[in-house]
Amino acid sequence: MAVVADALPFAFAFPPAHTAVMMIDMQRDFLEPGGFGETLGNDVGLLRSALPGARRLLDLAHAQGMTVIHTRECHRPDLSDCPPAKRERGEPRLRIGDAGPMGRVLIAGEPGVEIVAELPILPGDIVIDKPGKGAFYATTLGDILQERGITHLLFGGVTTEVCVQTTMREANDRGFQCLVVEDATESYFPAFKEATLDMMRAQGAIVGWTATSAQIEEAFRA
Ligand code: C5J
Repeated sequence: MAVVADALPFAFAFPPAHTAVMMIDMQRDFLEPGGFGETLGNDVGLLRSALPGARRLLDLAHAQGMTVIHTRECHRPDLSDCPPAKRERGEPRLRIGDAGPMGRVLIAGEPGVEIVAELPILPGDIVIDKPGKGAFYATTLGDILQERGITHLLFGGVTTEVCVQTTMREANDRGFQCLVVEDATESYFPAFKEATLDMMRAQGAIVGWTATSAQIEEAFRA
């Protein structure tokens, strides 16, 4: 067992062989100009501060031989898995499926859907394309975790209060012990990130724990 002694709200113990890193939606469409995040009016540069922590978390997981799962929010080219309510909401400059500088926005196979170059996908990593905010909805994630005997999840990715939080809540309801790595996740809204971390660990870790990537590293060293 590895133990993150200083995790909040109290120590988090996890068995590395039964723990997966869930790196949520670190894709160009959210982190780079011209993608989905920017079309919604966000300053996408804000998300880049999560890259060093996310890389550290992935490097630790790879060094330990842990299961690593990258997710990508995207839709089929014919948009058959994109509810009109999602596509038509708001006044974005480009809607899901429209042609943009990184290809069609949030469409599987387009350049914008790729994971950013700073977080290379290694052989053996699993990549899950998901049409929803939560990674369990309409994917095989649950089956994959069960087949691998995964009981604990370490989360990074973007954005903290949307796809990371939704997936962590889905996982918590399915009985997984979840921790979100504070410096491996980011939001376009700094206050939303802090509020999300607070609400996850409140009430005795009602959704799960939080810790830094340095604290995870320390747990492996100890
Ligand atoms: C959003 C996500 N924010 N990956 N998606 O729409 O958090």
